[in-house]
Amino acid sequence: MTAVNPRTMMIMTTMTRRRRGQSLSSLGRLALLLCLVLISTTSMGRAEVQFDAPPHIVVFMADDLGWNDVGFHGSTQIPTPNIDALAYNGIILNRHYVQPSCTPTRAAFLTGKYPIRMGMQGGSILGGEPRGIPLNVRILPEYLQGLGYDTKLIGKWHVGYHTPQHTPNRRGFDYFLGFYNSYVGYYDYRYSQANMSGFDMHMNDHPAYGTEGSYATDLFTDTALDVITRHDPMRPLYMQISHLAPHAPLDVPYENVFDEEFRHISEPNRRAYAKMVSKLDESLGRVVSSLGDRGMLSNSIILFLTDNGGAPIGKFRNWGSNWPLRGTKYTLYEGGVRGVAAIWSPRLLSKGRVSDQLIHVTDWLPTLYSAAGGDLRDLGPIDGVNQWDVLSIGTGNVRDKILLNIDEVTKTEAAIYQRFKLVRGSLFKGYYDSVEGETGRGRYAPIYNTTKIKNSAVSDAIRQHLGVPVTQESGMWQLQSQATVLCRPNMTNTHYNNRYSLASCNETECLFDLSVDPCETNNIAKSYPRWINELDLYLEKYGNVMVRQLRQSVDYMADPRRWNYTWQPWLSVYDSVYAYPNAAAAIGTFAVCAHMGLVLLIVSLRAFI
Ligand SMILES: [Ca+2]
Repeated sequence: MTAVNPRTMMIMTTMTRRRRGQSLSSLGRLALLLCLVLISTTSMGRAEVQFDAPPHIVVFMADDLGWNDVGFHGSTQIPTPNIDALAYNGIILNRHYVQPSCTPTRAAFLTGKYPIRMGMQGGSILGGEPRGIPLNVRILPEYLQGLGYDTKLIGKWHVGYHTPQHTPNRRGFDYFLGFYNSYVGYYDYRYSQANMSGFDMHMNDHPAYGTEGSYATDLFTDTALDVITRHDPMRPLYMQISHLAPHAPLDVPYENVFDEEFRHISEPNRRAYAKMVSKLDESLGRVVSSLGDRGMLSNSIILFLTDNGGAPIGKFRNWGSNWPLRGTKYTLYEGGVRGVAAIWSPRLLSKGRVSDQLIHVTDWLPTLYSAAGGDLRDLGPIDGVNQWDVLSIGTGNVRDKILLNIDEVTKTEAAIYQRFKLVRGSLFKGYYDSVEGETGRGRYAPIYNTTKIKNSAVSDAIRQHLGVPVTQESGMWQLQSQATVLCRPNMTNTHYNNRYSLASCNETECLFDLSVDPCETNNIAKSYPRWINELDLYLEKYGNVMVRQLRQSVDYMADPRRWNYTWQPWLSVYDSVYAYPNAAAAIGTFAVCAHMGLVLLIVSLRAFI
């Protein structure tokens, strides 16, 4: 871990603001201004760029989806025609960075702040752990409510529920159907933690008893369609569909309609995963169609993203693949934090392209808020930057640095500065640091079916409801080629597949040049001391303001057996959750105090005797 110098939060916040203000160079600002003038001139009188009402915003978040598990990244193993269609007709966000696991990414997305600001840079929240996004931090749906949005969360929450005040309905969502913890069974909606197990599906503040039995992906999709159907299209809608899929467990849909389609996948668990991803893809198609049917698509922004990389090995293994990227969920290598993402909207001026713009998940709060017509000054000091303008026009950059994380407990940290990435530390002696997962290529892989993409529900909806042509098949091939990551040209397969040949960043620090080595195979730290120094200073800046992790012991008062076999808030917001995090700790504290008291008593008595 980097040695840090003491600085005050106020100074750092001021510096961050100042640097954010400076992040767009003078030349960049001039170019951006010229582009905006050009576009506003050339688009005068064009109906498609005139939007009087705020946009509907739909965020479609997958859970633990691997880099290699969408068609537009070059694998044909798992057909994702709807996701591909959205990406090809929108913008493929090919350098979109997230946090390495669920809770930190969701906290960053909702707050626009790096998790280190809130002590949320560590692992995900466990069932019964009294921890969540601090209540003094405003989050995305609250800001959008301020602009008149209806705000709906469907699916996973996982940023705290120990008190009612931490749950979605008290944090800006006017409707919630979903689960509080990291995952549930796809049919029974049960979550287990240690020796505790219970039902975890809720509609607003109440357990959604009776919903179990529907496949979770279908339940969330049907709910989203119901929300769209009931919604007044004249009001702006923010709908976040945070799917459970394709997070473990590998519960596949009962219907076997996809069996033939996945015969080419020999590994049964990988085949199950493929079916789950396929249902996710189908969900996106149904949601986009429904937006079209309701006349909302022509003024929508649809963001598709995963919260972190796939989990091909280890804890919560889902047989996802991040190939050819190195590392998995939990790691700060590209496989963990360079997440699948794409955005589509008629409001984007330059579409049908691959963006290498550096984007961090914290950027969505200011970007979406800005697109919704909000004043960025409302957001106060945040780490995210507004990407909307440069995304829309397709030129420029608003950030050249990303803090990927500093975890003071696992002693891991990483950051990106321009084309360089510094990685320090490793989990479980590097167990997760290799290239894992199937390539999806080879003689058993099916031919890429671009016709299926062209005829997908997403393509149909765009064609039919917007009256515009969709990206043609030749364009899809070209975009897929651009979005496919190629490792170093001189790498051999032996080198590539041998985990021990990769530089270990556990014992030494690693510097990678992502522009020529996106697979992080060649540690160039010794050759570029200046860049090490730059990145070190950058990490140090955040190390100085980092809030230490707020991890809490699991509170056994949360045991679902106490709450009608259901996970739900178990504390009042007025309870001190830090004094006695659980019953065992309370007994332990009492025993220690009693022991010390007894020792003092004996010492005192002996002094008198
Ligand atoms: Ca996740």
